[in-house]
Amino acid sequence: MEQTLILIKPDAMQRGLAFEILSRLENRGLRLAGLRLLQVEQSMAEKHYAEHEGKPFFAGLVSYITSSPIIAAVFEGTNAVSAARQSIGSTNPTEASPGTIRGDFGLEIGRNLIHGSDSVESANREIGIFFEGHPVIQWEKDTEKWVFE
Ligand code: D4T
Repeated sequence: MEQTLILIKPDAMQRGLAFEILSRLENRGLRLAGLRLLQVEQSMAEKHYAEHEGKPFFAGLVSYITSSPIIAAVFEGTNAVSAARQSIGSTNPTEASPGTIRGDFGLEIGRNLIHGSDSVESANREIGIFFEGHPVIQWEKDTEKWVFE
């Protein structure tokens, strides 16, 4: 099964939206395979956002993701990466469709509530960053025959 890495960012944590957002992904049918509450350190943030180093918003991105504890989660399922990105909506919340997480809860790109991996390769890399030394559980739910063909 494909895996994706989800981060519930500090604004969602501060606003008490963490489990509302996780529920949306769980309700979609994705299977929770890993879950951590953690404080992101500077070095971890820089590693995660390495592709954006040198861009004008990089410093703000790092200070935002390190500003409060976050939740890191691994979700699995058919096309988990694209399914999660679809439920999350466009990077800029005012361009995200209503019904998506960012479209329903966000207004600004620097407070966009949630991260979802953009490819299977990114998911593997990011799971390695956020779940190093922590288990990702292999399991199946009895109801999954009603979600996965
Ligand atoms: P993340 O990585 O947070 O899920 O966002 P996306 O995958 O949807 O978008 P991204 O990698 O292009 O951007 C990462 C992160 O940077 C912030 N950002 C981005 C910003 O503050 N200003 C900008 O101009 C851009 C392009 C928002 C998300």
